[in-house]
Amino acid sequence: MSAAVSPTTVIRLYSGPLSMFGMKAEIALLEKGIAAQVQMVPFAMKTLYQPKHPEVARINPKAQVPVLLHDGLEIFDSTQIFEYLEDIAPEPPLWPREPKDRARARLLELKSDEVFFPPVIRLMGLQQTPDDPAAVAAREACAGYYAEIEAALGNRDWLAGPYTYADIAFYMAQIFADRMGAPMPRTAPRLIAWRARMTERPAVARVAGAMARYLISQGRPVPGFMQPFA
Ligand SMILES: N[C@@H](CCC(=O)N[C@@H](CS)C(=O)NCC(=O)O)C(=O)O
Repeated sequence: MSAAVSPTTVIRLYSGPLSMFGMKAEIALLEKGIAAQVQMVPFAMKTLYQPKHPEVARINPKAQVPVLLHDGLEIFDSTQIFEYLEDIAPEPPLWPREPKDRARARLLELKSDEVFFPPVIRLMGLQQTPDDPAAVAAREACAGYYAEIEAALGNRDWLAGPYTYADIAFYMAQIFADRMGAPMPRTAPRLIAWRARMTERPAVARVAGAMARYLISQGRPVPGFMQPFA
């Protein structure tokens, strides 16, 4: 548990019912055993995040979730939130201890958000035109990344050695890739087994389960591996 977090100072996290980045932070809080008030900002499939939640707009110049408030501190960005949680609640560690392993894990977490996910964002705008060369290229980029991570995973259970924030980030990103037509291929059996291990973690199941139920409430399809939550 998180002995470093005073029980008198409650953490508030602003997230969204379909926010990949917000859910990264939600999973991390649960993995750390940190009690927090998680508040969902207004979100709808048609209007997305408009109107912006006033606290999110005030704190984050990009007006994006997640935003975290704790005892006078106001921060945003899922990776910044990971770093803060690690500082206030070092146990259980979610970064490796050894510096080079830690650096590799941080790089993997960054690559998940900034290398793997941008083609997924492009696919979001190309759902009606899946044969568009830009959509084909985006799916190819995802496939290339899956192949790279499959090869790097080897016989390890987790992406960076121990279970880390890198696993949380890639799990969330691949949910959206699956939803946008770039699922993990059968040619990546180690990754598929990794995803099953992730899905079994109570913290992951709780957050991904809420997302699955939200998708169903909106009449949207749920990825096959999330069906047990539905
Ligand atoms: N790099 C940021 C990305 C945050 C982000 O893109 N948040 C999305 C929701 S998943 C958002 O609030 N989008 C609303 C907008 O951009 O207007 C992070 O890691 O937190």
